[in-house]
Order: sequence, then C-alpha cells, then structure tokens
Amino acid sequence: MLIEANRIQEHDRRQLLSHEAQLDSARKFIPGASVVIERLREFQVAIPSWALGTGGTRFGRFPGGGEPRSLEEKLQDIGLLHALNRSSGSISLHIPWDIPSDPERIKTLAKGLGIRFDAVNSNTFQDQQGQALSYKFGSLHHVDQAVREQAIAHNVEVIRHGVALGSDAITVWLSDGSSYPGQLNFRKAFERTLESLRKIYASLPSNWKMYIEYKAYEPNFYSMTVGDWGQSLLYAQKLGPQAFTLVDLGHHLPHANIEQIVSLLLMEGKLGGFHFNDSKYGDDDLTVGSINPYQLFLIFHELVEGMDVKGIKHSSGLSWMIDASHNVKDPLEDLLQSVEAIKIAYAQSLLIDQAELNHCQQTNDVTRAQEILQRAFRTDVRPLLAEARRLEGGALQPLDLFRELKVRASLIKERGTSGVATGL
Ligand code: AFD
Ligand code: MN
Ligand code: MN
Repeated sequence: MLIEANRIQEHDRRQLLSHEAQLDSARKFIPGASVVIERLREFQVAIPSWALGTGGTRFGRFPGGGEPRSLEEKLQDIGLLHALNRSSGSISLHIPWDIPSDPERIKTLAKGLGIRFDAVNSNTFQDQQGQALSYKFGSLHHVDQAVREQAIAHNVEVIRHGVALGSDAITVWLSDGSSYPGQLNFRKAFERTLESLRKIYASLPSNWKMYIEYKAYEPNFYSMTVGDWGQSLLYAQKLGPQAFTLVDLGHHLPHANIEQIVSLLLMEGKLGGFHFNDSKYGDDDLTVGSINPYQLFLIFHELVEGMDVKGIKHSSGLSWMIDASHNVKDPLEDLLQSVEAIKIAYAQSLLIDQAELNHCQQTNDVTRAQEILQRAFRTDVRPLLAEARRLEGGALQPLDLFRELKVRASLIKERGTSGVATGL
C-alpha cells in the first residue's frame, strides 16, 4: 500500500484552518518558533525493522494482522510512516532476520520511499537454524574460542551486509552474562569480549562506527558482560575512535539518572546513538513518552546543550533510533506516537534559554533553574511539529489520517492475518 500525496494534501486542507489558528497562537508565546520548525523539518528517527510486527512476552503473542512478511514489506511499512510524518526516513536492520536477497533491489525500493539505512544490528543472542555452535553460554565472551570466532564472523558478515546497503554503523548488543554467582570470572569475560570486539572493530570500514549497547539485566539475571554505561564506555575507549556507547532508555536499573549519563558520554565524545522507548519497570519497550515524558525532555535538554557546546549537528550528529515492542497496539500507530513524542521533547528542549539557565546555575538560583526547564516542558509545541510536517509534505495529524485511510485494514487485506514478522 502507498499513500498518495493528494490524500495527504486533502487531509491537510481540511485541517488547515484550525491548524493555522493554533500555530498563530503558538508563535505568539514561542519566540524562536521559526527556528524550531526548521530544526524539526530536518530531524529523522530510524525505525527498527523488528518493531513492525506484534511483539510478545514469554506468556504469549497476540498478532493484529497485516504484519510485514519480508524485508520489502518492512520497508513499505516504514514508507507509510514516513509519508505521514516525514520524520521516519531510515530503517535499522537486524541480521540475520533481514538479510536482503538482492541488496540493489532493496536499495532502489528504499530510495523510492525516501528511506536510508541506519545502524545494522548483529544477533548472537539466539541460535539460528543450522548454526554449528550454541550461544547458550554467551557469544563474544564465551570460554570456547571457537564460539567466539563464530560470533565474530557473524558480526563481520553483518558489516558486509550493511556496506552493501549503504549503512555506516553496526550496533552490537550482547546478551552475554551470567545467571548465577560463580558462573563467570568477570575480568576474564571482559577481556575475552574486548579481544572479540577488537577483531570486529578491525574489519570496520574507515567511515563506519561501532555502537556498543549495554543492558543491566535480562536474559542474564546475575551479571551482564556489557551491563552499564561504564562497561560500554570502557570497551569503546579501549577499542578506539570509531567505537561509541549506545544508550537504550530501557536498559538501566530503576531510577538511574539517564540524563546525567548522556551528558557525560557526550562530554567524552563517546555517545554514539540512542534506542528510544519508555518503561515503568525494566526493559518494557513501551511507546516513547508514554510513561515518563519529563525524563525524555530532560534527556533532550542534556543532548541539545551538550551537542551545541561541541558544535554537533542535532539531526545527524548522533544515531536516533527507536527500539520498541508493541504487544497490544497497532505497531504502526505506536511508532507514529513514538516519533511524535521524540520530536515534542526535542522541540521543547530547543525552547530552553541556555544562557539564562547557565546564569541561574552560576548564581545557585535553584528555583529559577527549575522554572526555566518546566516552562519549556509545559509549552505545547505540537502546532510547530504539525507545521514542520506540513512544510515537508506530511500530514498535519498523521495518526488521524492513518485511521481515516484504514491503513491497517488494507494491509490485512493485502497480507492476511497469519503472517508473522521476524523479530522478538
Ligand atoms: C534487545 C536490545 C537490543 C536488541 C533488541 C533485539 O534492546 O537493541 O537488538 O532487543 O530485539 O533488548
Ligand atoms: Mn535496544
Ligand atoms: Mn531492549
């Protein structure tokens, strides 16, 4: 299914009067509104190929139908999102789930939809059919060198697939760890992992980056070999200038101050990218901004402040990706909501008067500092997002149009109800 431009224009025409009224009033109380709109027009968030189908838990999975059955259909789904919001112009692939049979054809299809390839992900947390050695006790940290070599070879192959598609980064997330005290020698596990990562790093093209994603627990419950940002940063520093830490918002222990982590990683020049999602308890992979939008805003505040200090371009300096799982919602609706939440937090963070905040900090005016942040957070920037979308040819209200056009029903008609998208 494709959404024709005239359907979007027609929708925008119907919404225009009320949009303009809201935009006019927003412009009155947001001094830098035009600059914010320009920044929003550039901002793109990558969609994970594995979030287009219905996710599940270990208890069950309740598919909603019309799920993409192939890489082509995953691209088409992202094409739908991008047509509606003009902010989902890239995809993050997971190998081997998304090995393209014909990379050139996939590239042409993606280009036609305005989609580029963000970081490619390796998978050594599952055993694939026909795989010689098992990852039951880990991959890059495994005590058996043959298992480590197999996992290294897989990562090198992932880079090769990425190169063929025009990607320029690999994300390595390891499930390696231990579930019981005594199972693992932490130091040796770290050293083996580092040695394995060095081999993968050595095969990176010179323009590529390696993102090392950490996670506090699950599937291992006693220790994770890349368990927090300190460990990820250690690997990244030891590996070299092409290695960076990737922050997945759901991968921290409860109450972690993620915004402070982000600030310091940026300071060190070692923040590579993001996996956005939201959570209440753990790695819940919920819709971005659905549980704690204030935290998301505070993270964006640190990002914008830190990137500006270093002269890093907001839209392209870091890899912005979603990593979510949709158990009860339509995945495409959920992704539209997630991209919207990210852009709202980004736009609000652009409203902060950094000079004024800095003055408050230097004079210990704690009350005023809080007021500055909360004034920005409580500003309704949605008319600015809508205007940025309209100017880019997107829909003023993407979610409404998605429903008006009965996109899911068309996808079900096209693909049936029993197709299962690869992923978790
Ligand atoms: C994991 C991690 C990691 C991985 C993904 C696989 O967040 O990003 O690639 O899920 O679905 O929890
Ligand atoms: Mn992730
Ligand atoms: Mn996760």
